[in-house]
Amino acid sequence: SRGPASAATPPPAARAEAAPGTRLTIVYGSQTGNARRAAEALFERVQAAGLPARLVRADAYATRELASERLLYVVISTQGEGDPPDDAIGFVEFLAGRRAPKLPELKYAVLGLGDTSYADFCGIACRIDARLAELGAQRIAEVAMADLDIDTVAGPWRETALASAAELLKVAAPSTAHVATVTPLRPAASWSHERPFPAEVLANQSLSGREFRGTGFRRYGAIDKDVRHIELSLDGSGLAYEPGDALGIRHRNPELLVAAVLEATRLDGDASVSVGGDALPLSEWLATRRELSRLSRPLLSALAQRSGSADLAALLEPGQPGLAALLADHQLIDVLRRWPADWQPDALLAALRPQAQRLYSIASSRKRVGDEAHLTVDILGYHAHGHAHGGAASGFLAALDEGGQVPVYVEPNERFRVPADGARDVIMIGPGTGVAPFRGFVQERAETGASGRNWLFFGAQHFNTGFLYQAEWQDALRTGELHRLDLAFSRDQAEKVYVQHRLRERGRDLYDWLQGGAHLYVCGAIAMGKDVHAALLDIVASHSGSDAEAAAEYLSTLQKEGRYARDVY
Ligand code: 2AM
Repeated sequence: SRGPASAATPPPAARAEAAPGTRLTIVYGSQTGNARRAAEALFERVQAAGLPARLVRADAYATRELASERLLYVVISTQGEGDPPDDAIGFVEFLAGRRAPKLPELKYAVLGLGDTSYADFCGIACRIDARLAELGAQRIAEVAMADLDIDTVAGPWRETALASAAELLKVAAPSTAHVATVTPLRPAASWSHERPFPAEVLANQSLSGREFRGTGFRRYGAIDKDVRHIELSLDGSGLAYEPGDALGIRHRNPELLVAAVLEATRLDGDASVSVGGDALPLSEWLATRRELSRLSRPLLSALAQRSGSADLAALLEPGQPGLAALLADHQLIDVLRRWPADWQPDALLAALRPQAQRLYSIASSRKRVGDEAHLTVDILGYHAHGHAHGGAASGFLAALDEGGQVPVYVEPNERFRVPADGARDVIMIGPGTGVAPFRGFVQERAETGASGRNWLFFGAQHFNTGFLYQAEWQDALRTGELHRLDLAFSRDQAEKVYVQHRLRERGRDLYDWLQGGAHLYVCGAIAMGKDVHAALLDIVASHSGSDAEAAAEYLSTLQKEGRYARDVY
């Protein structure tokens, strides 16, 4: 029963909605959309089976309802070093905190998404799983942990979860309660990671004056900073995006990297290998279907076995501190070289992860550029362990010539959008390629005649080579599309200067803008996002005259209201 009226005659709304105890609740937390998709896939199956269920994004979940749930599935990713996705911060904090209720009547299961190239693999999912058990809930399946090849684990988990739900709800659910509260699903995207659209390259220019012309493969492994502005045509694709969305791309691993892997494993790239009914030359498998840059634990386990290295086997023992460092400092090719092993083509392909999606924040607004999407891409290159290293996807993008093609799709990011109300001010913090979405934001706000002000904080190592889109920003200041620009060039003087230093210097104004209803956005590296958050806490505390706890509450409220959004990677 819910409320006074329901005791006698339940109102129609209450009858249509299955009572909490008789339905499945699926809560998801997702940063890049993978966990959302996994949760949606389960929800669709559950609905098709006629089971009462609802699907709720973690930040929309009313945690006070937790105590009345009877069946809960949590699908959640773990970011990098063990953080929750932004939309699940509140949910995770609530569960971990003292206010979390005892849950003796709850049955639950957790699906984690993560990346075995990080030591705290699926840490958030594991901690939620352990915490729910601690609160007295009954685990109906071991926590499932999916690596980049999500479906390998998520697919079977979905079927088990569905079967358990059918079993449990069949008993609990009265037959009249089969109408669920439904979160509308987004229409299936036409182009996807599995079926990308071949976008034509319209331009590929260096923003840093360090271009290695048209030589992506030779470029691979070079160590100078090179940032590219890439314009792609979406003409004929029907692909739509909003500023804040990302473009997913499917890359080919650079030839030099494929060759290096073949050399280190002493395998023949021309040998035809058949996996799951597909027969391709080994070099082609490596170029298009497997992760060749980032290292993973399963690969290390296979390598330990095949190389017979006791050192490596010891590193993989649970609780070994050396593993995190190995994962952080080495790429696949480094360990293949360091521990020569007896590889067979199919064993190598089985040990490598399927090629994962690469997402780049879109740097344009369709209202200005029409059927195009612009990207701002850092071309990775560095020297380590006696060899040159480069980015797999960024190396591929660097090598694209005008007229060439890139397989793409759109990955929406609904949490990162210009304010619906154009009169709101926006504060954008985006050092390095983190500036990309803000180029789109400023274009969008100009094209829609938004009357609010735009304030950009940008940072780079050097003014000379790092001031991305310098001429455009200066034009925008002149034409009134941009109202304030604060810059932090970290290496142009003896002391490091970062965007958070500029934020602190401008703390008073920044706080006033926020008090006036401004929206705040942060895009760029995870470490920068954390340091900026710390600076914001100090700014809010000192300019509002409150303590640290109140400042945290202030920012957390902004986050919940969608006025403080982060896109960090
Ligand atoms: P650095 O490389 O000199 O340390 C874009 O990459 C800019 O972000 C660079 O100037 C870089 O400085 C800077 N940066 C690196 N770490 C940062 C952090 N934790 N917070 C803010 N900026 C950072």
